[in-house]
Amino acid sequence: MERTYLMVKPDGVQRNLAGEIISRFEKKGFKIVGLKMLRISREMAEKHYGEHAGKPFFESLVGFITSGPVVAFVIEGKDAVSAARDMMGATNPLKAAPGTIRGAYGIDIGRNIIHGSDSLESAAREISLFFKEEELVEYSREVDGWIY
Ligand code: RTP
Ligand code: MG
Repeated sequence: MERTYLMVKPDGVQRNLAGEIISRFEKKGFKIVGLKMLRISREMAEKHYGEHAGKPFFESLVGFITSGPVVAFVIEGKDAVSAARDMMGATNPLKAAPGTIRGAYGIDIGRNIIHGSDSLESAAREISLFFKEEELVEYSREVDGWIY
């Protein structure tokens, strides 16, 4: 089973979309194994988005992600990394398919509501950046046996 790191960005929190977004992953069948609200520091933001350092949008990206609280969560399940990216939709919400989270709720590429790890390696790195080991919970659900 894979785990991936997801985060309702400050625009999603401000627009009261956190519950709706978490709910989509619950309804899909993924197991939430970590969940918290936090305000990201500049240092954490620069680490998290380190791959984009030096790009023209980097400063506004860091400014935006530190502008207000985010809701960080970790889901677990089959193909969680790529399935979550599919559920999020394309980076530019205007290009994202209508049924996806970004396609349903966004217009602006700089305010695209949700972050999701783009690979297994990114997921491992981002989960450990935002969650301590003891903040991740292992448990079984009734449905675990037949959901797959
Ligand atoms: P994220 O990391 O936030 O989940 O988004 P992503 O993988 O879909 O896109 P990525 O390429 O990692 O870019 C990170 C965030 O930077 C902003 N961005 N702006 N051309 C632009 O103006 C531009 N390109 C990227 C987006 O907000 C994107 O989510
Ligand atoms: Mg990315």
